[in-house]
Amino acid sequence: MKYTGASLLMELLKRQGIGIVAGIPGGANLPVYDALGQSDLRHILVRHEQAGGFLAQGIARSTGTAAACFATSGPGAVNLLTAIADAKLDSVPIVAVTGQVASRLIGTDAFQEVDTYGMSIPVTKHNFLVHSVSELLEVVPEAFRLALSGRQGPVLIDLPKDVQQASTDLDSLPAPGVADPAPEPDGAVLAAMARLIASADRPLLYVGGGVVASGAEAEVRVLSAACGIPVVCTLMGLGIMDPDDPLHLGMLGMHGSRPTNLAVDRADLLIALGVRFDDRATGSVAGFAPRARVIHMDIDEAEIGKIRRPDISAVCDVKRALWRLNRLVARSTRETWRAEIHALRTDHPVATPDDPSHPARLVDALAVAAPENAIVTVDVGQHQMWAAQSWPVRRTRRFLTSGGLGTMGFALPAAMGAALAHPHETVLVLTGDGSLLINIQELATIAENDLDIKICVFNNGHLGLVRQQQELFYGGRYVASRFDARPDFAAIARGFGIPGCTIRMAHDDGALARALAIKGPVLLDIAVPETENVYPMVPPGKSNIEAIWSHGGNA
Ligand SMILES: Cc1ncc(C[n+]2csc(CCOP(=O)(O)OP(=O)(O)O)c2C)c(N)n1
Repeated sequence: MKYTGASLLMELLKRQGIGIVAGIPGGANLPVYDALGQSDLRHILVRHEQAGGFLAQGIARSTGTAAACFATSGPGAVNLLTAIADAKLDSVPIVAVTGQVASRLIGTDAFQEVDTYGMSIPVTKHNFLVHSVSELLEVVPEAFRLALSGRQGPVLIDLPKDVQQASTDLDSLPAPGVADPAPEPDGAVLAAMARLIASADRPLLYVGGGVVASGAEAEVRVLSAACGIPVVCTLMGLGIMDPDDPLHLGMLGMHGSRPTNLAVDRADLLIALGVRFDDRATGSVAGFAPRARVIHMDIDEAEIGKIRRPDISAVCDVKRALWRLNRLVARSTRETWRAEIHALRTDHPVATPDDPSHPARLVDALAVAAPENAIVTVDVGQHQMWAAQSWPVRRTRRFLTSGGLGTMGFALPAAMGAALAHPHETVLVLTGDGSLLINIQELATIAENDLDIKICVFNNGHLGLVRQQQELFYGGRYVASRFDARPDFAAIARGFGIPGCTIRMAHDDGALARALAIKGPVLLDIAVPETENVYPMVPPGKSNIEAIWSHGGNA
């Protein structure tokens, strides 16, 4: 059968299970778009390439499968890099295909030529510059294999225009790329871990995105219940434990609650699963879990001992390892440790501000008004942390956030991917008036595709998290954190063809429920207090137990 490079790419993507591709066409990838038009892949024309990358992430994060996006050469490829870097830090499997100038022009400063290959090396898991059509037969399955194997991540394929246009005759096509099997954990190591757990008085599970990637949520819950082990999670690990489980202590670290961070401080054994001891989770490393021995399981060998040297470790698939470990551990209720945790919780109750206009209460009100199990995407800033602290995340892959890179502008396009992958579910965007503006052009994509996305803007007229840091750590010198121009977001939404409402009384959840009941996309511009802070907050360089717990200090 006859193929061009471009039509072969479409066929190979289809065989990888790709049904939707997001992107923007341009001179250097027009052959790809020509072939796309003749394929049955669905294309979503985003309005900025970064949004195409985040849309792909929204699919990948909400489904656990790899997703794809396209960009043209030069500015298109460069616009995509932020979303690729974001996928790298949160280990999200996406495959980006960029157009490149024709092979004979590479290195001549041709129109819209940049060294996409070189620029993407540090932010991808792997990247390819394709030299011939026949190479595509290897490169595409290999790109998906790499994106999905071990620690997942983004892979980039740079495709010169002449390769897209060249033709070839093929009798057969290669098998799709699939994830390599993960290394099997060593039985003796698992037995040693079980012994260490049995001997611990104050063990604590510390779980993160790697547990979600391996689908080990049930195994974590079983281990926690069987051995009476409380669980703390990272931002990427929200949803692993049911928020109502008494053994669930919630998010640790910079904005973790006091009992949570105190439990880590007292633990004598930390069972770290699919986590990387990120600085937002640990605070000062020297002060992190200072009394604890450490078990560390991760699929990425490079993470073992990178920040904290473990006493026992395994490079393995967490699900498989826990499944086996759960057959070795001694059951225990750990009454004393649980009583101690209970006392921590009663001595240091999480300060829930009663003020109904407090943004955390708005998160509660939205959670009540939204259908249970709605998919939520959150942007970056104070609203993100209030959401992480208060949204009842009952399942993983339902709370999508840019954890590692912390990229403002993530939420809106990621929600588009989640909505496309889950057309029968409600998708909510929780964003700030700063973050929304970064990818606001995607309202056009949402309107064009009638995506059922409810956009809730926590409007405080500020880059709130920056303002907060200037208040707490820069002597109240507020530089470039207040918006003097206040756009009318509801009117802007209407300008894009999306219903928009301005809600001044956030605590009137009747208004929220009515607005969320509007069919199709809607934008709610909700006023929140302008100078509210997220607490607790660990000051830079301090350990987690030195957090500022509430307004006015450490009372
Ligand atoms: C692309 C990008 N630029 C800058 C920052 C630094 N930053 C982190 S939070 C924040 C403020 C976010 O403001 P907003 O979206 O209004 O949310 P709020 O904190 O007010 O809830 C900024 C500027 C970032 N995270 N991402």
